Amino acid sequence: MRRALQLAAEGLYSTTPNPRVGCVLVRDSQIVGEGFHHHAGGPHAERVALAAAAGEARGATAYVTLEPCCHHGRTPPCTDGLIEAGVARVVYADGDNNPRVAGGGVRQLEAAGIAVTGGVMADEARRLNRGFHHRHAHGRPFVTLKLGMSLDGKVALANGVSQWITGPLARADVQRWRAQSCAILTGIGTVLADDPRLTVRDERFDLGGRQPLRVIIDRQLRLSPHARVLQEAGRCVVFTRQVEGAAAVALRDAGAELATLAGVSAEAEILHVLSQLGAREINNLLVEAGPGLAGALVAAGVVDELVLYLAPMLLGGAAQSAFALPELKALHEASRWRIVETQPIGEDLRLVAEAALGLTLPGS
Ligand code: AOF
Ligand code: ZN
Repeated sequence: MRRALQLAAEGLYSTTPNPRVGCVLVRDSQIVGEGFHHHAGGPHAERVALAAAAGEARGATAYVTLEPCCHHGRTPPCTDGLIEAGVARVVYADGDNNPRVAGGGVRQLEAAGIAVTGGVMADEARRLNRGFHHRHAHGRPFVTLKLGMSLDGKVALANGVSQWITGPLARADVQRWRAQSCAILTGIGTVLADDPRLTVRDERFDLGGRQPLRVIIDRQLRLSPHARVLQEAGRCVVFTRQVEGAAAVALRDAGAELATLAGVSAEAEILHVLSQLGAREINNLLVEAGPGLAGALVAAGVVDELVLYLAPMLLGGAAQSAFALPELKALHEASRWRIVETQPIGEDLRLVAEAALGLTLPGS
């Protein structure tokens, strides 16, 4: 299963919207075939492993990191493939909470007389696909919020100057988080200030030719048709209240897709955008945004993970804080996080924190 998990991770940057899955076929203590799922529409891990085994799978045990599927999606059911190949036993790590599978794979295999064991290294497998599971469980993506800031939690000077707070290695490290994401969300303030591209340019990551979907919240449609987010490969969707008029036409001509926020109250906006992204099968959403959007996401209780790059500098009280949040009157009201990783990156420190369990946040 450890080998199957390694294989599954090969699809880290390319399987979206599908999960990352690996499979190893073992007969008489020998690996007779192995494989992983590379991209949606391509063969599933089990099918790749069965093809590699070329008839040697009869009587074998299949180690799969996800419950084998039993439905006709873009590809035929893996359960049929395993049964036809004469596999004797299936050991899987994590259940598939896609409602079209959800235990059905196990039932089909057992009905065919195959011995099935689940839950082996389930935590590791679940971690690899937490976005996929999150989307199926909540109808919205797993949200990672990335911010570069000073040691005193500031992201820009009062006059708006923010380039650069973190060093070049920290900025290059962001490419890895982008590459793992199905979409990248930002606000119009950040686009106007920095004109970012929001693309993956590091060739170490095999994205299978895709780019993460770029998502901008821009209520009044201030985005320029010449913005760099519109010149790059991949798609860009703009959530706005102004889907008609000259600016809308110009942006559509420049390749943007406009999604309306009309009729959505200010309080409901964040959850509306996230559920729209869930409906577009976005599993992992990376947010690279300024204090307004970062604060709104935290206040809405939808940030699952923080990735903070802390630069060893102090910007002082007049500088802009990373999160625009309402004033608190007591410490117990504070949003709480659990630090799960700290890693020096060049001269900066990368800190990963997860939303603390046990807090009931609105909308979660
Ligand atoms: C597996 N093995 O390697 C993967 C599975 O549209 P399709 O045919 O690609 O099916 C996608 C669904 O199949 C996906 O939502 C998930 O439930 C399952 N993914 N299952 O047995 C695999 N990638
Ligand atoms: Zn399958």
